[in-house]
Amino acid sequence: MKVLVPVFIVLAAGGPLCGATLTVDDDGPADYNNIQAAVTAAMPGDIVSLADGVYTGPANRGIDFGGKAITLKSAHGPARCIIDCQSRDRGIYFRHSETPMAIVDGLTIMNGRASEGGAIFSSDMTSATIRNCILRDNSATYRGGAIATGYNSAPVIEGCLIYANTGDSSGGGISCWQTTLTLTDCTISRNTTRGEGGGLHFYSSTVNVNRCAFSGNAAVSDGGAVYFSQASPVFSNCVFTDNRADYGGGAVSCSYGTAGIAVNCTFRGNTTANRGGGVLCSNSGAITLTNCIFVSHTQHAVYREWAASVTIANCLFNENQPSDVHDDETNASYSGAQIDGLWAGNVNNLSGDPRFALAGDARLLGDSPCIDRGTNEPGQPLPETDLDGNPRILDGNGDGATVADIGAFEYNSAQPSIALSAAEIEFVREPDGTGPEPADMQIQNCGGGTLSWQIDTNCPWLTFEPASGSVSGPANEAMISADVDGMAQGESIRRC
Ligand SMILES: [Ca+2]
Ligand SMILES: [Ca+2]
Repeated sequence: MKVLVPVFIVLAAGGPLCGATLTVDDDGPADYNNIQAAVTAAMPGDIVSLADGVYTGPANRGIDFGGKAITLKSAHGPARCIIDCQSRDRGIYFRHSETPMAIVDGLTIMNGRASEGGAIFSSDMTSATIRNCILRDNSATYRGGAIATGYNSAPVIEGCLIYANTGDSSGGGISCWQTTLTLTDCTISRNTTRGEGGGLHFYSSTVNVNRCAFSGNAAVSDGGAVYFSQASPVFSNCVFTDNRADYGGGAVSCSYGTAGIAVNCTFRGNTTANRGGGVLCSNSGAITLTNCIFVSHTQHAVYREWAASVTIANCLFNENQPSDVHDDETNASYSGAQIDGLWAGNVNNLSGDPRFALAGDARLLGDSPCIDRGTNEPGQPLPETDLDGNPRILDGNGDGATVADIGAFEYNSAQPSIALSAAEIEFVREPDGTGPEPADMQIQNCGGGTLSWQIDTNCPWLTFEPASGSVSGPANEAMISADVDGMAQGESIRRC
């Protein structure tokens, strides 16, 4: 028995839409008792609003918008509105030239199964908007465990949790072919593939990924978090933690004439058994890494091979094994400032402890060497906010010069900021009935002044001790206990 408690923030987003609201409830009074009937009846501009519940059965999966600009949303958020596909189909199929005004908002889609896109398939020429959703435990026998996109599609995905999905051949979380993808404020966690791209797989696509966290994704082949080929993704304000690829590129693998960019990203603890725990660039691929942190990688943080082009500027490296950067062309390894001048554009790189706020958090403490050590001109527009959505650029060291920090977070000396030791806590009850043991959470202030905090939860089965506090020096600690006695028989996982 497992109880998973992810701590993540879903940003609310709204869009002006005029039209009727059609209500759906599977077991209570409403306009319709299944989702497809309401979607079929809806007119452009309408909202289909789903009451709390777990929606199952053929009329509640494989949902087809029919090309209409309608919004399918939950009444009270994804934790309380679940489409359970029962491994018999995907959740939603966009295949009639839907535009960005075809919106899915605030649903959980789970146990979907299809060849492409276990939860959602945005097929050729479609451009749906998917936001505030939880897509988990879906699988694709081919590609895109949660989401697959087809040729000339342009979906917008924002504020979603993409969790524990599987794509057999590629893209455990998301797979894109000839797509223009915008991915913002998403958490991509524990997705897997037997092929390439445990989290994301991009082929011949233009991709903008901003403020996303990648953790615990795995690929048997290349790219534990991300694999891209003939694509030009831009990653900004992203954190890559504990991703793994058996073959190469524990976090990111780029290949075949690509032009990837990572600006203000933090790479930590990604692993591979072969080449490049952080980033592998091969087969004439190209990647530019600016204002990035690389900490605690195996098989070098960055690995260049087979006529690839790698540019590294204003990056900080620490505790990468056996070195920070390896050049397979010359079979030579380099660390810290040795990287400068190695290839064209390599400047201002350094070594040192980045001084993260906590072991499980990549925000910076006030004495971090990353503060005001980035470049304000990374070769493309600097992201205007950091991963928290706080302003970038700030003068973090008080010398009057406003300079970007290195990494995904910009230190703000003028106000407190919260850091947590874990983004997700797992409670396990053993088969013999013992457990779950309480978990310890550390809370740290990673800004100026004093941080006052309190825990606000809608989980009656969790207790916190203490539930509030203030911190200006050493981190606070809170014990979290889970009461799983009330779990239904056969219920094996509960999320909050
Ligand atoms: Ca700064
Ligand atoms: Ca400064």
